[in-house]
Amino acid sequence: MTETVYFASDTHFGAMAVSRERARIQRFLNWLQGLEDGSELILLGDIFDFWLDYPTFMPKTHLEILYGFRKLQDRGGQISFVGGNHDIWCANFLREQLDIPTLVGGTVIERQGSKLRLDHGDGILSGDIFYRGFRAAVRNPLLVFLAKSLHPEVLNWLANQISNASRKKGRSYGKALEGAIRRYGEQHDHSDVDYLVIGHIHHPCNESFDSWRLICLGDWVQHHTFGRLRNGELEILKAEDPTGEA
Ligand SMILES: [Mn+2]
Repeated sequence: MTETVYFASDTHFGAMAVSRERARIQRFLNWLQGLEDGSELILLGDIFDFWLDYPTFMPKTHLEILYGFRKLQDRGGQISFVGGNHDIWCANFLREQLDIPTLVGGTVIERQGSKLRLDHGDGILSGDIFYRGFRAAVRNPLLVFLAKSLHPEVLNWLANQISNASRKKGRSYGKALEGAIRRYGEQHDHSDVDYLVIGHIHHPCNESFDSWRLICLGDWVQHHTFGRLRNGELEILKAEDPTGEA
C-alpha cells in the first residue's frame, strides 16, 4: 500500500507567547494526531519562528510540537525537514534527537509515481530580494557563531524583534502575490518534475504550468493549510478547527 504523504510549513511556532498560540498549537497537534499510521510528513520550513541550536540548550516552548512529531513516528510515521529562513538552525537537533533527516532545498523526491521538487521557497519569487540576502546570512557560519556568543534569552528576544518587524513590513498579498506566482511559473521551467512544492509565502495555491504544478502550502498562522499527496495527486486542504470556528 502506498502511504499518504503530507506537507506542512510556516507554522511559525514561538512567534507569539504560548498563551496566545494555544489554539494554533492545538489545531496542529490535532491534525498530526489525525494522520494515518505510517504516513509520511514533510516539513517545509519555518515550523519554528526562531530556533538556534546550542550544544546543550533548547527552547522549551517547542516541546509540545516535538512530542507530537514523536507520537507520529511511534505510529510508523516518517518525518523529514527542509529548513526555512526562520528555523534552518534546528536541523541538527531534529536529526540528532528525533531522527528527522534534513532535505536540502531543491531536493527532488519520487512518491506514488510523481516527482516533487521541495523547497522552503525563500528567495524564489521576484521582489523577494530581502530574503535572498537573509537566506545567505542565516547560512553564514561566522554569523551563526557570533549569534551563539550572545546569551540565548537576548538572542531570542532580538530574533523575535526582527521577525516581528519583517512581518509588519509585510509581503505581497492577494492580486500582487498571485501575479508574482504566475510570473515565476511562466519564467521558470520545472518540467523535469510534476510538482514544485514550496511554503514561505503564506498563501495557499495550486497553479498549473506547462507540464508541472506549483504548490504553495499556505501557512498555519492564517490559513491552516497543508498538502496531501494521494495516488500521485497533490492537493491543498484546510485543517479542521477544533473550536468549530473559521
Ligand atoms: Mn519563510
